[in-house]
Amino acid sequence: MDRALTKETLKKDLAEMKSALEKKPFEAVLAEAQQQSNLLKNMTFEIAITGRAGAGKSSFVNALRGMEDDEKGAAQTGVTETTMVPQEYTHPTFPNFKIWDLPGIGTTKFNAKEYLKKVNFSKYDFFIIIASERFTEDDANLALEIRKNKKKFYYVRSKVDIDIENYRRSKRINVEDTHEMMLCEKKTLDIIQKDCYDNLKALGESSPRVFLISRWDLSKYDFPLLQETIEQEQDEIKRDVLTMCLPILTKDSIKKKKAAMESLIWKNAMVSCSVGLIPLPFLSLGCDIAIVAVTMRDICKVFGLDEDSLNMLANRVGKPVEELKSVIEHTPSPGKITAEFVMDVLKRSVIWGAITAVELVVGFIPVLGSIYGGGSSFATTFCLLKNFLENAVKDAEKVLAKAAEPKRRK
Ligand SMILES: Nc1nc2c(ncn2[C@@H]2O[C@H](COP(=O)(O)OP(=O)(O)O)[C@@H](O)[C@H]2O)c(=O)[nH]1
Ligand SMILES: [Mg+2]
Repeated sequence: MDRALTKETLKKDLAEMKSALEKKPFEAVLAEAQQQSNLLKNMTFEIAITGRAGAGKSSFVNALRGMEDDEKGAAQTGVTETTMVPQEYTHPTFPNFKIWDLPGIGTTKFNAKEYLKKVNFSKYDFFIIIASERFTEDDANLALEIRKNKKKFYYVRSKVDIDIENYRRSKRINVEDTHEMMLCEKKTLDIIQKDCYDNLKALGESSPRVFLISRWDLSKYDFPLLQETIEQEQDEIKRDVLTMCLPILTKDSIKKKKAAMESLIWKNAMVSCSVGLIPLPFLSLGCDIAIVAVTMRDICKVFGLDEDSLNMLANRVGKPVEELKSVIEHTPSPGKITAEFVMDVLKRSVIWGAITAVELVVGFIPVLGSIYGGGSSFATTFCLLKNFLENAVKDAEKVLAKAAEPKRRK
């Protein structure tokens, strides 16, 4: 195990588990862990995107899926939807994560109540109402109706890059002048924010909250805040799913994904060591290899280290995928994570550090000692997954840095 196992790091890693076990009996924690294990397969997430034709709905759908508009399977942009039914788009790597491109309410003959019924509103986790200029009465009525139905919605004002550019031109600001450009950007955003606020107030919203975004640069403007706000307003489990599925835009998204995966790891390690134990020949150690493999594959996908995600990122930044792959040091592609692979890593980790790990883990959470063959199964599995995660995080950071190196297409 190439990660230094110290009492301090393990204590930190297992704090959430320890606290869960202090609050509830072991069986209850295990039952919850079982329920949440394989989260990405068992949990669904459905987001509805609505707004007038041309507002930027389909572009936003693609952005959330980490896709370019011209990619195979991307939502078509720049075309007016003629169909009146919601279009379903699944996340390229997480099929249970769905984004629905809804017909704009203004383009239907329905009022807000009828519209919500037509689009089958109860299945969505939340709504995003997009406008590229001002919000309309239809938008505000829709929001009111969504609120009445106890669902959440977020107003998003798209295309702020165009506004900034227009303002810059009108003031004849030189793009090279970074200070002036910064002021120009801030001024434009303030104007839009105020305009949206007044606009929605006039339509009856008491304290409107609007997020300003550009599809062309999601790491800028209010997109990170939008993501943060949406996550905060989900229950804990859904929040983790959202964090796992959304694209990596900044180092901060990697950090958040890491925290979500840490929470999943102890649960999966617990489940893996408690069901249908198959003793492994090389130690009195048992764990469910399949669960361990699934968790590892999920880690790869969550950090965008699988083939599909890397190809999409390469396309997005206009670089050969090989260039991005060249910085990945530790993480194998999910296809390579077989039972044999897991067994092999397990064997190696047993030699390297399991004994220390068992002592540390059991010392910290004594109840584990009495349950899993003296804690060895849990300790080994947990440390193995945690080590895999740490490495995936390092690789993801390197890929992000590589992708951000100059030679951007846009
Ligand atoms: N500059 C800029 N253009 C955008 C943005 N979002 C969408 N667009 C463009 O606006 C047009 C309409 O977008 P689309 O997503 O098809 O809108 P929809 O009709 O609401 O689905 C397309 O040409 C997009 O490329 C944005 O944030 N900035
Ligand atoms: Mg569209």
